[in-house]
Amino acid sequence: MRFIDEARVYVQAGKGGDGAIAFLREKFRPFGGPAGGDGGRGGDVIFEVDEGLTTLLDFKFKPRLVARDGEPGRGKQQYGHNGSDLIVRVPPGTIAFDEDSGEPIADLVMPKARAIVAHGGRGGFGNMHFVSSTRRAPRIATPGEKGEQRWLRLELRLVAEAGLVGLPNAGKSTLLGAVSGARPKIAPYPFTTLTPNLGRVKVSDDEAFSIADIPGLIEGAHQGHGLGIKFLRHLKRTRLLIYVLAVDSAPLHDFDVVRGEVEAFDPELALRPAVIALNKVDLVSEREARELAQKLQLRTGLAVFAISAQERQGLAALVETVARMLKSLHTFRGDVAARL
Ligand SMILES: Nc1nc2c(ncn2[C@@H]2O[C@H](COP(=O)(O)OP(=O)(O)OP(=O)(O)O)[C@@H](O)[C@H]2O)c(=O)[nH]1
Ligand SMILES: [Mg+2]
Repeated sequence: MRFIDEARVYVQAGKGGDGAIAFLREKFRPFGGPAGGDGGRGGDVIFEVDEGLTTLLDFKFKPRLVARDGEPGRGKQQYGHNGSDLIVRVPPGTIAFDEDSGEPIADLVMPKARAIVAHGGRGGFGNMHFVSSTRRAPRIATPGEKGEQRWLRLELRLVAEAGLVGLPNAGKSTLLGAVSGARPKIAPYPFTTLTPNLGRVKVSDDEAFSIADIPGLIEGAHQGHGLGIKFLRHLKRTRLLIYVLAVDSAPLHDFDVVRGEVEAFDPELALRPAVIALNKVDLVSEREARELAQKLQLRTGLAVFAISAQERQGLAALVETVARMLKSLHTFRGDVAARL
């Protein structure tokens, strides 16, 4: 399925039903009182998280979302029925912004979370509400309110606990594939990954964490070079970053470039807990790998794991440490979500 992480939609809630003007006309009470009922409420447009969804693609085909109007009030003091709400399923990590004001109006992370993105109009009052001592047969009722309507800009930010960052070709997708059930595309050239991949890493029978692989970053990514910037926002909800560096590149320099790009995109993101996966150590001697790992550790202060994603070496230690760090970060997913 095509990965779409931005969309525009028009949402229109239902209009409230009009209040009714009616009088009781019964056999033995020819001049009965006013009996026009109230109109029903217009339906809301409601977004609801569906864990099975991973893209905003549906909105490209259906950019107008309209809820039902309330029914008008009726005689004999009967209320009109409320218009039914329109429930729209969205992937976890969907944020809705009001297009005019730019304000976020809904941030949907947790399974089944709901938010009303357009409120239905209230129903009008029927004439039964307008009786007074001087006005016994009012011919007044109020119309239903219009439903809220607006354009929304939707943005999807993947919900993953750990995020892989690195230059193109560093082996991020290979690592994702080696530690999770995901089967991303892997190839010996840069920019193989064009859209983010998600995987679930099993640590033990009852423990797992989610991990996101995004396209590689290059120098100047925050100014729009390469593909990187557009996808960095998918890391905003992660609690931990894994910097993936290739041993046959210039890992110390590469780290500075990648971290610099992350920081330029969002300084707060650069402060998240992180570890380094020094990848492709099968290409160098053990001694060389150890020395490089030490240098990186001294320079960055981060835990460094010498791994070969391709040969599946050193992965257990990396996965265990990441799992332990995630556990000790007593941040609820909701907290992370709050940092827009
Ligand atoms: N020798 C060796 N090669 C590796 C290792 N991990 C990945 N590679 C190779 O490096 C190349 C790039 O791997 P990818 O996983 O596609 O790299 P990526 O970081 O996802 O690249 P982009 O998606 O372009 O950002 C592929 O040819 C992989 O087979 C490793 O541990 N050792
Ligand atoms: Mg890749």
